[in-house]
Amino acid sequence: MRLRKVLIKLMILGTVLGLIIFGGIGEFSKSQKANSLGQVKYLIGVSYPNLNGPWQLQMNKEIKNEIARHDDTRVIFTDAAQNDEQQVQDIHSLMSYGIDLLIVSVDNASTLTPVISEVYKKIPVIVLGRGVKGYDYTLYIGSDNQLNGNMAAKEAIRLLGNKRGQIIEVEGNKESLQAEERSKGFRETIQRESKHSIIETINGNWLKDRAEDELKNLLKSGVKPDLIYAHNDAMALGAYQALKQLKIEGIKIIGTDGLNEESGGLRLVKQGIIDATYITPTGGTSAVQYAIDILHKVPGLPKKIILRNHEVTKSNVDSYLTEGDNSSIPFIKKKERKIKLGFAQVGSESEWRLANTDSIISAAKEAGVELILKNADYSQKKQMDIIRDFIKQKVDVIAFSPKTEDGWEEVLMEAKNAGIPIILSDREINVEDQTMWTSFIGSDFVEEGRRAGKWLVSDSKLTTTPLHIIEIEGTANSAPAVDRKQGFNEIIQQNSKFQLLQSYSGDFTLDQGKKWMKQALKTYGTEIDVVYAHNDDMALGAIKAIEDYGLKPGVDIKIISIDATIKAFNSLKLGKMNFTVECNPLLGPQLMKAVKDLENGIEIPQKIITAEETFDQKQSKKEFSRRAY
Ligand code: GYE
Repeated sequence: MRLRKVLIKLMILGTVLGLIIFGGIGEFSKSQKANSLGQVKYLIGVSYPNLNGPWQLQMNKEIKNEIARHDDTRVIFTDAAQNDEQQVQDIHSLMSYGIDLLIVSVDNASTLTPVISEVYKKIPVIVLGRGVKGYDYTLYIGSDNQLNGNMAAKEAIRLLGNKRGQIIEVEGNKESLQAEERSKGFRETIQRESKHSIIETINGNWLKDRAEDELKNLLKSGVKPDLIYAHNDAMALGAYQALKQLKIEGIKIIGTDGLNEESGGLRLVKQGIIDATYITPTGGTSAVQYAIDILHKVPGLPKKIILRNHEVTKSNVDSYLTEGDNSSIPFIKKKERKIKLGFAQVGSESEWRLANTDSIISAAKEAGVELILKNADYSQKKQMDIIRDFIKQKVDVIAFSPKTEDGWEEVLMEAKNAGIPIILSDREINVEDQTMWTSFIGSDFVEEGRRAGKWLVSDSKLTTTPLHIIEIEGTANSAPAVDRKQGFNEIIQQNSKFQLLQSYSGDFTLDQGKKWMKQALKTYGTEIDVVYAHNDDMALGAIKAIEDYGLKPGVDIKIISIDATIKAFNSLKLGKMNFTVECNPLLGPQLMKAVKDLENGIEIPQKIITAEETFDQKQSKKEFSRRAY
């Protein structure tokens, strides 16, 4: 059946081939002839907004090289040549060829998001490098562009020193999220951390010539910058040429992309044409690898892969230019013995945590990783002692689930000096130097909070009277507590009928949830309409307190929670809980994959974000029997 479907696809393709003049399609037909058609099982469509920039060409090269390793898979490329409407049409055309999976990179998130959402209802979609709005895709692979802008701003501040500098920002395509996010990160940091000002912003549309012309016009009108920040290296080069032609000297230039090729960012830094760039991986290779996994229905694949950007200046450019030497990427030297992973678990505070610990133990066994797992009993001090002990024992990798976001600099510096890579498991930290840790594996907590808020908005659509909310937060200053609060607030603040009566800090335990709910009922009694708890255990504690008080949880007071553990499912079934947002604790397999990659010298992503769902009472019934934790 499958073979026949593919053959039909290929025949259709052959007949319409002439209609679309995209380079890649030609290639498809060539390779199609060279290979036996019988082998072709999967057809991947790749839609680019444009293939005119070096970074996009690099992405294309990676995709082609990687796809060539899979005999049973073919790819069709389309290039919309910077025309958004054309890209919408391209995606429709790809769908009509019967592609099995779409890889798409977009310039204009607003125009492309609806069509990509439509495609996602039918086949898997990988969004690559440039984002869409919302979460209607299978997997996103790209950089943290805001962090990229933020790093560029820090470098700008270093370069400008004490004087009050004047900065010109050269933006990429106005509508692209990538440009918007880089700009946001850059601006926020400049404003927060310096006295410099961004005097002008010009739109270079990612293109060297456009940036050069626009900047020339601006400079001719008498504007005098001290530094130019361009959203990519091509535009940074355009800026350099504009300055050169007008014989203006001494202006610092920062770009982004860091390609190692003629006129690529690395060479521009080496030649002193620009002062800094950020190696921004395209993700082309990983996109194909994940596409293959998705097509083979590999379970437990992540939702988002955030690739690490590397800062390159004169002082470290040589290490990146030397082939094969990527000294900033920590990796473990291959050893004869099994690789040793030290895991400092934060505690046993919740059902989630117990499932998480089990997942790590069983995944290590399966992967053949020697695991030393120690439990910090929910004490940050103890967690640090455990990490120090791991350093002393010279383990190969350290992973831990940081109790709170702050206070980790010293101990992580010790690990860094000992050359031991750090993986953050499920909670992030707040440190200036992002190279203190290698990778984060876990959830998008802000989004979890948003989802909780969105359910409340839709559930109370018809209510016009005020809704009084009690929030029971997780551990103060822990990443899940900070972010879940932020995401939820973001949504409920949009309507004044949602009134937060009080937030309590509940440490993620059932006892604390119960204690604070008892307190809340004592203070506010029947005024309370909704409880938003940052995890299931606290929600379950709150449910007990409400019952003790003589009210019906789930009916008199709505209960919204996060984690989606089996106990929460039970509560949903009994009608005592109303909604839970999934937070996946089964991080063991992803963690072991990262450890293995480090061992093999493969750079691991900066962040691996898990895929998650949400469950109301009705949806939980369907899922109940399949629940793994
Ligand atoms: O949601 C909560 C646990 O850090 C994601 O910590 C984890 C959170 C989880 O105690 O139940």
